[in-house]
Amino acid sequence: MHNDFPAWLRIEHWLNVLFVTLLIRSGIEILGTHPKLYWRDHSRLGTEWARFTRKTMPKDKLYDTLDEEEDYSPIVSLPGHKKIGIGRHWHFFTVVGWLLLGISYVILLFATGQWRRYLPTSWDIFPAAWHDLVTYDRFQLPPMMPGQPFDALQKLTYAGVIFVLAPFQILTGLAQAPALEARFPWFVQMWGGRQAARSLHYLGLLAFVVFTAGHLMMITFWGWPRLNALMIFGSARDLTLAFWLSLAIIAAIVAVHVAVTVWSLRSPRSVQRRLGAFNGVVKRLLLRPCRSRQDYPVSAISPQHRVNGKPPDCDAYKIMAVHDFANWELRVGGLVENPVTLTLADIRALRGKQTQCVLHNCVQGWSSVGKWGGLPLRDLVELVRPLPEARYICFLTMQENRRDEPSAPGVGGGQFYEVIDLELAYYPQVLLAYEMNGEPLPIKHGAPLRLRLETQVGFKMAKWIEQIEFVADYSKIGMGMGGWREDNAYFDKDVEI
Ligand SMILES: Nc1nc2c(c(=O)[nH]1)N[C@H]1C(S)=C(S)[C@@H](COP(=O)(O)O)O[C@H]1N2
Ligand SMILES: [Mo]
Repeated sequence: MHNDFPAWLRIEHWLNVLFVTLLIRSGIEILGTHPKLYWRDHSRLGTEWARFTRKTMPKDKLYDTLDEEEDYSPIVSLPGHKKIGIGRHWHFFTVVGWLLLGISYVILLFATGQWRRYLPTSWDIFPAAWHDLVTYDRFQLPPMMPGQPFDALQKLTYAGVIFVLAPFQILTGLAQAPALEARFPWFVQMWGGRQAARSLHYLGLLAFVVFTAGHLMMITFWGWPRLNALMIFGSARDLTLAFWLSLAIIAAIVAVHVAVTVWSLRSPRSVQRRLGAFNGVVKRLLLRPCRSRQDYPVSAISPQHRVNGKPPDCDAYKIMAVHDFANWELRVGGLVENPVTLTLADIRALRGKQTQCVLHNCVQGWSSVGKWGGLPLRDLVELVRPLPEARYICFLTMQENRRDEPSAPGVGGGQFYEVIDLELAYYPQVLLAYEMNGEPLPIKHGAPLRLRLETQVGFKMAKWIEQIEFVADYSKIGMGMGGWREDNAYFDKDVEI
């Protein structure tokens, strides 16, 4: 009985299958929103080392990164059909479960001595594994390791997946969280940059897929009923029952996938609300404390900062632009003691300009480095003095989505807006930017004024701002989810990752 697989290990094995497959499918959804991989943080078009799309971008007209998005089938991605918001909810929700499972698994491995099964204790395993490989190559079965249920190659592979691949996926995933990148820029550099981390995370996904395929092949090769009996009953008994039970377990896992996919496609709003509430708590707890400390060298600035969102396409805006926004005004009001209306000159004169050279993270996965100059949001907050009941700041823009970006996801709500928690205004490197790379802010990047919020994902950083409102509640604004992207693309409101 000593060689039996304990019940906790068998249960965690099957849960792991469920979690990893959910992570793979939701990961593919996230990949599909910007189906290109780069090594350098500029994410420059044409420099991708891998692409998963046939689209080519027009050279003669303004396009943005949303135009590059791909529509994948729900068979490979969760939930499929350009629902990155929902894909993100599933990815983060599942990853919390997977992490807890992984932590308990490793603790139990060491507490029960089961680690000896998986962790090699001698270098001899490498030549032995090589011999096994050669043996498999001749379609023969290699010997088991003395006194152990695995051959050397198998043991080495399991050790690699548990102790190398899984932590590698966790770390390269975390290296893509804007809050962590902002707080610990060295952690991103350690992987060779933000895009290298994303590329490596993808290669890790590939490794999981290859492992899963190899694992299934080997189980079939060695004897499906017997090996499934080990993972179901703990030892090789009741083989016929084990065979049928293994199929039942796999069917149950597939059923969960089908159910969450159908739920996601039919009622994305309820997925957004439920998973978003849970993920939001985790993010606020673990990532909200991060404060941006970025200071990229000027040499790191991207030659062509990527663009998301189409500029306001109306005469009023174009005329303002012709006059360098001299008659543009920013209204700041709501729950404040001192509502103000400011011109661009007022904003420039208000306090000293602050600049920051930072990494921009789009929710889609691309990044660019830029140097932004403007008024710290904290200074504006101190000028208008929010009332005690103010809890959020709402940024309203001159962009009318139905007019300016008819191809964007969603149908309702024209005006682009975003809501942030008031507390974020006091964070370092939160800026109302009117300059980019030492020049007045270009139209495509949000002229005359845009938000920079360096611990969050890009879509929070409203461009073409015309109004700022301090509010106690955002459920009556738009569709009530905390921003245009939240309303229309089911994004999460707090996006430290
Ligand atoms: N008004 C408005 N602001 C917006 C957007 C938009 O579509 N409309 N896109 C957001 C997204 S998703 C990103 S990634 C950043 C992109 O900023 P950039 O174009 O300056 O790189 O702007 C954000 N601000
Ligand atoms: Mo974005």
